[in-house]
Amino acid sequence: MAHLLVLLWFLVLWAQVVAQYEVCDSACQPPPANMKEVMQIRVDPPGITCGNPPERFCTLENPYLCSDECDASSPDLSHPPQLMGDRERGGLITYWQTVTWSRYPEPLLANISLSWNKSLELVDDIIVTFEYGRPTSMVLEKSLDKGVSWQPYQFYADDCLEAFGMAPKRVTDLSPSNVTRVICTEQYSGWVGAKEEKAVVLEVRARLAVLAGPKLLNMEAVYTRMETVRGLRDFFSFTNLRLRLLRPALGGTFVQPDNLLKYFYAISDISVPARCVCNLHAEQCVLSDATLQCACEHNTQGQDCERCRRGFESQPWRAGSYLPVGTGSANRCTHKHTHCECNGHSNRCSYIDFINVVTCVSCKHNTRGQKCQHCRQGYYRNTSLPLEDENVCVECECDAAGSVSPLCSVSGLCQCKSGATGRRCDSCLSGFTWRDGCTENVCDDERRPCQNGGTCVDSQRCLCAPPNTGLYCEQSVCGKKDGCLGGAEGSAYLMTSQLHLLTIGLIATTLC
Ligand SMILES: [Ca+2]
Repeated sequence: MAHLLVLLWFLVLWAQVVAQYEVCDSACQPPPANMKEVMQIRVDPPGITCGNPPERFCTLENPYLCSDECDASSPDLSHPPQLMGDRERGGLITYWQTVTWSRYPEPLLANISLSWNKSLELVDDIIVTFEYGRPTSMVLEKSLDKGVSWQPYQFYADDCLEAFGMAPKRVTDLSPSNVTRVICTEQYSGWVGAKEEKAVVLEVRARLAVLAGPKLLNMEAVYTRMETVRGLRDFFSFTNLRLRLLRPALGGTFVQPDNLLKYFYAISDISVPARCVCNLHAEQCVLSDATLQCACEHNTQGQDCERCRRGFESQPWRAGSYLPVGTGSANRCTHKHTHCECNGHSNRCSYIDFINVVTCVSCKHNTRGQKCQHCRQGYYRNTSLPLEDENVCVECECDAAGSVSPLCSVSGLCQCKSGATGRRCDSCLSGFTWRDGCTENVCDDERRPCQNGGTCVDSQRCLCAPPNTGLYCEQSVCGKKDGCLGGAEGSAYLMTSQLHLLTIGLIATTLC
């Protein structure tokens, strides 16, 4: 029951922690699992497993009742290695067991190699459960490179100084600055009775608690340090594990050579709570051809999502980040932009993470837009040229005097002021004359001719032949000596000034 409660507590705790990074919109990672379900077990040296030939053994607590038997040919009496990783049902404990120490004083050595051949990251304590007593000394080792090289993870002995020349330590002695130190602990090796204490532990939670506090409330501190302290992630990572059993349980006394049938190793369970390392680029890890494989997202690939997919190498690959705490950063791989994708006007692009868009930057040749597919303001598209042509964007060149604005329409038409015309607004409509822009004509030959033989000068004024005067030479300045009719002058001036051309013919005939 206590075990179940502890397990539940783990699950709740880790559900809370994991929930922050469970979907791949940003940084994400697969849920933890008990990796014993998928580990490959190998034991060395050959013949170390008991039962071939059949062998009798006794226990440290019943040393003179040597009636138990190990027989590899009998399903009920055999103890093969896979019983360290099986699921036990109905309270029946199953375990791997070695031969007894009949070759004493030669040491009784056994190696157990656990292979996943996939980068994993511990999320909780490794617990190795020994039946019939825990070893007097052993080493837990790990490999980060699928078994090519090995390094110690933790030393275990009832006397660390004697067994390994190391001063004994506990994880609680560590501080944030040396939390990844490899220690020798005497906590799991002393004789307390085979049934009292069965577990040998690699303490992961206690190490995290050094950083995050005893209840792991400050996971922010852990994630921040995971990002900044390179060795911290590595410490909890491995591809393979190895147990080197160096000296069996002795029952709290010296080896008794007269009864060697009570010395052996027996392991019923190896619990490895871990998750696949996917560099924060996957939320699932799947078994494919008996090998664990991250289901990579963020345009990554590889067993650990450790590189960019082909065609998505516009920037170097990066692992996702736990920061900012809560969502993390995806650091996804982005499209490798060829010339064509910026239409030949840029060879640089950038990825805007929060809207998931790749955009060309520094578009040349007067282009702009996500793919340099538009013309800059003040330029228009020459539709007779392909989009990739360097001269595809033509300057509007709107005439400053004839145009409202220096910008033109997509087809290149400038917006003209009154009287101006042409694509660039650099010529004038009929009835207008260019004078730093188009000004309306006062007189011209077609619509506003000068009257009475007057000539139009620069479309601006009529040069009248005497005695005519007025804007269009429509009036006559009459004196008595000229013989014009008197008395009508005033009204004639008045009329012409008000009625203009419509009345010019009438005036001319009546007055002169
Ligand atoms: Ca078992």
